[in-house]
Amino acid sequence: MKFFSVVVLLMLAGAVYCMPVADVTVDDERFAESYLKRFFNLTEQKGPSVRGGISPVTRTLSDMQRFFGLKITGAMNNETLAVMKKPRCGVPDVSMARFSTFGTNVKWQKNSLTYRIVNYTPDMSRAEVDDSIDKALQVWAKVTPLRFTKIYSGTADIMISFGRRAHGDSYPFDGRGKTLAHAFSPSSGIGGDAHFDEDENFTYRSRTGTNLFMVAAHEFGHSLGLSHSNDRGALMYPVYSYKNPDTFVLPSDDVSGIQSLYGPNPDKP
Ligand SMILES: [Ca+2]
Ligand SMILES: [Ca+2]
Ligand SMILES: [Zn+2]
Ligand SMILES: [Zn+2]
Repeated sequence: MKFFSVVVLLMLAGAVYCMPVADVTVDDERFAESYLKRFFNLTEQKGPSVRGGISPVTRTLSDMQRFFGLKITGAMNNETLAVMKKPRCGVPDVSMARFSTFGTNVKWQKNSLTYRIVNYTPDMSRAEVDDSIDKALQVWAKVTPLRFTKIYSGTADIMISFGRRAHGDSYPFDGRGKTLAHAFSPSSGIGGDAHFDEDENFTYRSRTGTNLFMVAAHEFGHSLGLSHSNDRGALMYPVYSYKNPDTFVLPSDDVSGIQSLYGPNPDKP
């Protein structure tokens, strides 16, 4: 059995990278491959798939390095691996058919949207969750004609919930760290909904743990139709970073993104 698993690992390593870099482990390579499948549309390799001498993994890894502004080598290295291991949003960075409900350029055909907080995280008080969610929606309302109304029963456009691991859709969460949340682009049903990984430690007015306001503001960008930005300073950058919720101002990249869908706030020209 031991022999068998060694053979399998060697085959995997050979199929994936053939890398001479000693400090990237086989586990890291496997993790990297699943990351590329998940976020950059790396498809399963069946049979000889090398086209023009460039393998799908090399090509997809180059896409990933380009997106994150890393040195484009098409090969795994520690700098690339470190970015892959950062806590981030679960929505893919390139659009792909199998994620048709995630991050396309669709928009709501109305400016009045409802939202409902279906359940609460035990990490924070209910009032803190309510305030974080409300502030996160207002980030987008401030610069658009969009208005959000909270409802307490029935189906809202934006259903907000906390769940761990498999939580009722096809995109299970992954325990503490890595994926923090995901949200679906505008449509009926699951469209617009935002899910938060309960295995994170969500916090309020704090840079420790995972700040719920920051994650929610990002996810609601997806709920409204935005996909990821490769602008490091943008709220829609896929990797989590903390900014003080009380002084947060929506970066210009996100303002132009959302206004290209809905136009500016008519009350604040
Ligand atoms: Ca919905
Ligand atoms: Ca997680
Ligand atoms: Zn995202
Ligand atoms: Zn989900």
